[in-house]
Amino acid sequence: MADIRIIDLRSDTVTKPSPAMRQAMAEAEVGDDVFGDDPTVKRLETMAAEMLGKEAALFVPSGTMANQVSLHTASQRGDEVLCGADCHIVNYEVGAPAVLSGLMMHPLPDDKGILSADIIEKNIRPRNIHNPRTAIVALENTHNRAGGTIYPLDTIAEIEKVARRYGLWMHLDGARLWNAHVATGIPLDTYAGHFDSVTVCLSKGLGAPVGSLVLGTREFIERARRTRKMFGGGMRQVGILAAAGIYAIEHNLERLADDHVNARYLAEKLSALPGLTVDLETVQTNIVIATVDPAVISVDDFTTRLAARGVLCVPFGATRVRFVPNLDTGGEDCRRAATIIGEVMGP
Ligand code: TLP
Repeated sequence: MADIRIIDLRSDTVTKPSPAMRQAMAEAEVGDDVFGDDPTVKRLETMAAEMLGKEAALFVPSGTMANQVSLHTASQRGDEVLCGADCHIVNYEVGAPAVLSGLMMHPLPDDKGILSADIIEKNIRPRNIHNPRTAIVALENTHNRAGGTIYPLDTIAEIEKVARRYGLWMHLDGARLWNAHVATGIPLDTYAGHFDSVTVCLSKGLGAPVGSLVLGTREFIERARRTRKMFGGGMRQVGILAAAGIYAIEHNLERLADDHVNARYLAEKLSALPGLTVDLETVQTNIVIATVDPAVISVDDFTTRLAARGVLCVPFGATRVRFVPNLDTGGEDCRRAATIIGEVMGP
């Protein structure tokens, strides 16, 4: 069989480091980061802290560790975290808040990934001897399972107002905050200013092979550094990875707009096909979630037949699939993917 080009739309995490990024990694100055000796890690942390308007940042291996280090550092065992029912922390982090930090996640119904100040306030428990301490509000921007939706800034501000009134900690899972920033033009530090802890990922749309950051006050980040060590995330000559992160921020941030254009294109094409529906309102950044009509084709058949033609996507629930245009799938790839999907769905 002739080689087919694989168009990998499973996630924006699948991108491979470019030759120029690899060059930057090869040339990075390094040192033992647990001793605080790695100049490239320090440069990345300073750069990210400046961009997000926070005092300090901490480089960690993954978005999951970034969230878990943040939650652990901001809480006591038995605390309660208010969050959206579809958030990544609840659905895809293997129960870590319970296992690592003794936290009770309280998932609330959201509207396309977005919570309101009202629902947060209604679920804050009075402080008394019986109740768990409602301690943290965790938001996700952009929202993965809702299809890359962007939190409206005024909603964040209203939620923050409630949180401050009750003395709650504001945490942002900003794995794809970069996408929200590029799509809206709202500065990163404007978003981050509403939160006590913020996480961002370098290994999603920005295209680095590894790495995330936790951001907050200097005091919080010093404590988070101890938590990272306890969770096994203390790394040594890791400047070679931080260099990839710096390269990703410097070269791949603005181009996220291309992924957004490609996602919109794909979403519109898919929504016109019989057997597939896409809520176009949710396609605000780089994620496309399509619902597959089981009377026409099962999700399993759909993904298998696409994979046989070189188009990769992931099942996202019993009747949903997710496509994420990324750095390694340009406009031509997305046009080709749309054609192949049309052929699989048949006339
Ligand atoms: N998301 C992955 C999968 O885990 C679903 C993906 O392919 O989208 N926060 C958000 C909002 C995320 O989408 C992810 C990764 C993470 C945190 C965790 O990042 P990693 O995978 O680096 O631990």
